[in-house]
Amino acid sequence: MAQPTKSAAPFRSGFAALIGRPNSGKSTLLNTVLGEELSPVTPLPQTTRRRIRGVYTDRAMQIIFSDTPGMHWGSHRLNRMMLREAKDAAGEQGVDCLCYLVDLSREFGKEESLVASVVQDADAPRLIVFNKSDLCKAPGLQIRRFFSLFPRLAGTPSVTLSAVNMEAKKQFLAALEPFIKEGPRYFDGETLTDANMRFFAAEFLRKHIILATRDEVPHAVFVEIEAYRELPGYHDIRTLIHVETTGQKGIIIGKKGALIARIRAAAEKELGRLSGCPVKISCHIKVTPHWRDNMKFLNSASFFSE
Ligand SMILES: Nc1nc2c(ncn2[C@@H]2O[C@H](COP(=O)(O)OP(=O)(O)OP(=O)(O)O)[C@@H](O)[C@H]2O)c(=O)[nH]1
Ligand SMILES: [Mg+2]
Repeated sequence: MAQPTKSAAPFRSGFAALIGRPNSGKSTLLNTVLGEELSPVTPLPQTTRRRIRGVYTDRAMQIIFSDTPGMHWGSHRLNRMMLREAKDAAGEQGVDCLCYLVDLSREFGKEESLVASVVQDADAPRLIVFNKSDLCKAPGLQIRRFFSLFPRLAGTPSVTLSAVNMEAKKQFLAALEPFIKEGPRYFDGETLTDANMRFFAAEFLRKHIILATRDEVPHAVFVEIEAYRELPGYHDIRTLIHVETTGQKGIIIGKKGALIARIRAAAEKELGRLSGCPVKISCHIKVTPHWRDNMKFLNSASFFSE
């Protein structure tokens, strides 16, 4: 229900979807706006695999953000599902602002053309967010290059920022303001997300696996939550970590179990902060060959919402 504010101006609300190439800074920007690491961030592309909603509320407005997987082509069914997830978010009815994050620090290649074409064809109002300006020597030049490559996007409103900088919150919200019209308060002011702790447990444990390993290992990991129990004094989480080969299993376990112990401790700390309660995680690692191409596995793991 819409709550009238004390000032004469009516409350405003809206939905914004964040899309872009992998690693363009979508999750970082969402976290900066919310002041909380809600969506896991790592230096590795393809960190976000599932859509996550983050809710920003102040006295005058509420914006419900959807952070999406980075758009890319990949050889696995998983990659195609991730691409579809991001395209669905871009084409969803009711999006008040489609925020297209462009990484100014990298060359615009084929991947950028893929995202640009989705944005060009989208019905929703659009905002281009030129990100990582701190890593770009000549942002103005790079932006001109972007518009010369994608002339159909010329004239689209844009903002240039650096998502790792706190100033980005003010800049981004100011750029979003014209898109957010009078509307209800969909969530109370305390709500940051509609995702549950099972989701966070899986995503943050995977984040710490990504940070602790490299090469193909992070992409081959799927974290399944077998049980999440809220016990007196602590949360007990039983997880099954799927990998594709015995080699990957050995890497994650590490010498005498040292690496998995470190991963578990880091995830417990982070989930404790998010849940406001101590967390204990147990991990079992299972080799599930080719899970990224196994539709039965992907569907049974309720990977995506549909
Ligand atoms: N220097 C700098 N680094 C940034 C900026 N924005 C994001 N990063 C870094 O870029 C990397 C990727 O950021 P993410 O937020 O995970 O990117 P993403 O678009 O969500 O990536 P996917 O989930 O893989 O699609 C991380 O190491 C961030 O710290 C920025 O403005 N400046
Ligand atoms: Mg992300």
